[in-house]
Order: sequence, then structure tokens, then C-alpha cells
Amino acid sequence: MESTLALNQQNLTKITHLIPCPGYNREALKKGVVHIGVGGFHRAHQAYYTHQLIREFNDSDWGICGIGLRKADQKIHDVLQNQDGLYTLIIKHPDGTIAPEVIGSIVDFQLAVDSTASVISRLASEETKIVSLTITEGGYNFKPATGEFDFANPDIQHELEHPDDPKTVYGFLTAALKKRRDAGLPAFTVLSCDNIQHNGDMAQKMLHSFAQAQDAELAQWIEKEVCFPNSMVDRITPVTTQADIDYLESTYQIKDEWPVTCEPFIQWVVEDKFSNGRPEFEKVGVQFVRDVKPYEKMKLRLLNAGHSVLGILGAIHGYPTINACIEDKTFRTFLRAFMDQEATPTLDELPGIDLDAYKDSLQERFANPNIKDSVARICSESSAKLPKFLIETLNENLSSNASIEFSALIIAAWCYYSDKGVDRNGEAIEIIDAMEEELHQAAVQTKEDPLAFIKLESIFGDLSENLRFTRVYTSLIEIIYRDGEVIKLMQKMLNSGFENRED
Ligand code: CS2
Repeated sequence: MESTLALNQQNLTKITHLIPCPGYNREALKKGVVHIGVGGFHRAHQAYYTHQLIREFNDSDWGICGIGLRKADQKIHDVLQNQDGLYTLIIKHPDGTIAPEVIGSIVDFQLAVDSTASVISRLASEETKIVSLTITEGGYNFKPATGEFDFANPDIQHELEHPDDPKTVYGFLTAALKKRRDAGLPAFTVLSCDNIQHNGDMAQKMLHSFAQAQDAELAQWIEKEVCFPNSMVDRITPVTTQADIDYLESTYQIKDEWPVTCEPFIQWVVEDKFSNGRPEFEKVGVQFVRDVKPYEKMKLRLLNAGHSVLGILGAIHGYPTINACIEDKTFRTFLRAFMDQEATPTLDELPGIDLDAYKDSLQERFANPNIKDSVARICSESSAKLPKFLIETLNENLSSNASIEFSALIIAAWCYYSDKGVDRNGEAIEIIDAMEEELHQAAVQTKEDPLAFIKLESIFGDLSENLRFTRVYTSLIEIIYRDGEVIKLMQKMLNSGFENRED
């Protein structure tokens, strides 16, 4: 039996005979980009685009230095350190084709908890032109219901008092930008790649609130010098499983401690405003536009919200994956009804986009049987996701007196899910949410107060005071709690509507 090859720079000369590898000189890459939050998504998306740009066009200015801000980033730090920043991207096509490729664009990784000063220096270095972010919806530190900066966060309090000991992205960005200003260096661009509508504007607003509280003069400089392009990012990237690691080892004898899997589809639409230069990403398919907002909104309200619709209902029904949900006709039809009747009417004009074709393509992507995207991943951090993916849509439809019942069902189902924590077969649901305890505490009071869950103001704002909403919501809650399942209710809603039915 052939021996296994550990993935690292030295073994690339052998691994290149097995799967595609970076043929470029990684040592010559400048670290033009510092990326905060190196999760699977970044590795399947921006790092992949960058890899293509280097491989196809020999552009050596934009190598990536990854930064991990959380203790939990220790693992990715260790893996990338052992593998010289290399990892395998395994692209899984719906027809069963699997295309693994070694990606070489991440050339360094630093863990902020270990080395605050060195992370600040890297950010402040002349070489750094762009600081990109995938810090998740929760990482922006805004209050979900109001969108205002959350000064109550103890880490924020700490770094406001100790600017030399930053903890969050805001502390690091301001510390580095101050150094750059003092050294007469140009500012970097802050490029948000998270699933938040107006993600660049949001990053700007949050950083401004923080900097203003820390150093008003610096805040002014940042306002003038730093660009925050909005961007829409897209590629479904499920959580890596042991089976993915084993696949590489058994099929190719390659030992990669943490490969990433993803679908073939990839998209990035970015506003073309950068403070200090940018990669020519258009050469590898990135779209640069003047205003990305309508595209972001379309993606968040159809793809991401669609995921949550399937995920929450699927979790209660006991489906493990998104493709299992979409194979079920009731789920498929329900998803489309939600998209057509509640999400689509809230979208802005989308020049050049055929929305029906877009929705069809989402359905096909969700159905990819090889992706096996877990419902647990989709439902994770719903408290940070749903305000952006779904509740804004719901509020707009309440204001315009449009349909709300499909969205209301998702919220009622989310309450039941948070209360019971088991599916309809009594199997435990894996719930991953920073607000898990709060959600549970509110949801368990539903029996005494049917509105208890939606009184969580930080998530729902004043939804519990909207009579039209509460009427629909409480009827849905009653049925779900009585039946302990959602599928019959979904069928009923699809057949005869819910809010205005006669019985
Ligand atoms: C998902 C996203 O986290 C979620 O709930 O909807 O991670 C989704 O897979 C990506 O945004 C796809 O681009």
C-alpha cells in the first residue's frame, strides 16, 4: 500500500501528480490582504478567487494573511500552520463528480489572542491594502432589532478603556488605522464578506460608533480615508465532515486535517470603491458594480432566508440535510410559496436578473445531493441570522399589508424548536446559538404567554405589539404545540391559505 502524503509545501511536488496544486511560487506572494475570520466559507470563496488570480494571471500582490480573533480559531491556526497554509477544496457537483484542488493563496495565519501586537503590526503594515471580513452576522456587534452598536459588550468596554489591548475586530481595526495615520500610510479598505444587507455600510457604521467613542479625531480620519464596499457573496459551503477527510486519504492518499467542501456555484458582486488598490478580480469572474444593494437583498431574502425556512421546518420534521428537505414536495412547494409571495415583493429592481430563473437555480442548488448541507449548520446562530434574513421582510410586508403567514410560521416553528429541542420523532435537535439559553427561556413560557418568545425585543423589536401579526402567530403556535409537527400545517397553508381562511 502506498504511504499517505501529509499536505504541506514540501509534499506538493508529489501531490501535484494526484490532484491540481498551486504551481506558483507562494514565497513570492505579498500579503496584500489580511482576512479576519478564516472559516470554511472564506476558504471556499475569496481565497479560491485569489488562488485563481495568482494561478492564471501571476498576480503576486494579493496573498492572504489570515487572522483568528477567537479562542476557537486555535484549531484552524494549528492546521494551517502544520500544512504551510495549504488546504484542499473539494468541489462537489450534483452529478456526483468530485473535484479536489489544493489552494495556496493563504500564506500566513496569526491568532490574535496570542499575539495582539503582531496582529496590529500586520494590519498596520504598508503591504496590507485590504482587510476583509467574514466574522459572521453576530461579529458585527449591533443590536439586531435596532441595528445600533452594542456598547454593553464587555469586550468592547475593555478595549475602549485599553486601546492597546484590543479584543474585537473594532479594537484591532482602530489600533491599526491609528498606527497607519500616525505613520503617514494610506488607509486600507475594509471589505465585509458577511451575509448582512449593506454589509460594508454596516461595518462602517459600527466602526464609526466605536472609533467615535474611543478617539473622535481618529474617527474623522477613518471616515475620510477608509472605503467600505458593500458586497454580495455566495457559495454554499457545508461543514467539513470526517468522511471528507477520509475521502482524500482513501482516494488520493492525501492527509489534509481540514479540507473544505463546497458546491460548484460561486458568485461575488462587489462595489468598486477601494481606498488603496484592489486585485483585478474581474479577471476571474467577480462582478464589480456601482451599487450592490439590490443584489445583496435578493440573495439574503431568497437564498439565506430560503435556507432558514427549510432548516427550521426541517429540524422539527427530522430531516438532517437541506437536500432531504427539498426532496419533499411539501417543503419544496412551501419554499417556493414563501419566495414568491413574501420575499419577492420586497425586492428592488434587479436589472438583468430573471428572478424566476434565480429561484429555480436556488432550488437546484439546495437539491445537490452531494453537498449534504446539514440543517444544524443552517439553523446555527438563527438569532443573528433571522433578523436580517427574514424579520425585515416580515416587517415590510406588515407595513404594506402583504402576505405574512409563511414567515409567521417560521417564527412560530423557531419558538417550538427552541422550546422543545427535539424533532417530531423525539430525537434531540442540535442547537448552536449564542442566545440559545435566552431563546429557550423565552420559548418555554409560551404555554402561559403565547407571545413570550416574540417579546425578545433584541430580536423581534416590537413585533409582539402588531395585532395582525400576533393573531396569525398565536393561531400557528396553537396548532404546532398541539400537533408537535409542521408538515400538515404547511400542506394546509399551501392548499387553502391560513390567515384569511373561513374555518
Ligand atoms: C446559509 C449561508 O448560514 C446560512 O444560514 O444560508 O451560509 C449560505 O450557505 C451562504 O450564504 C451561501 O452563499
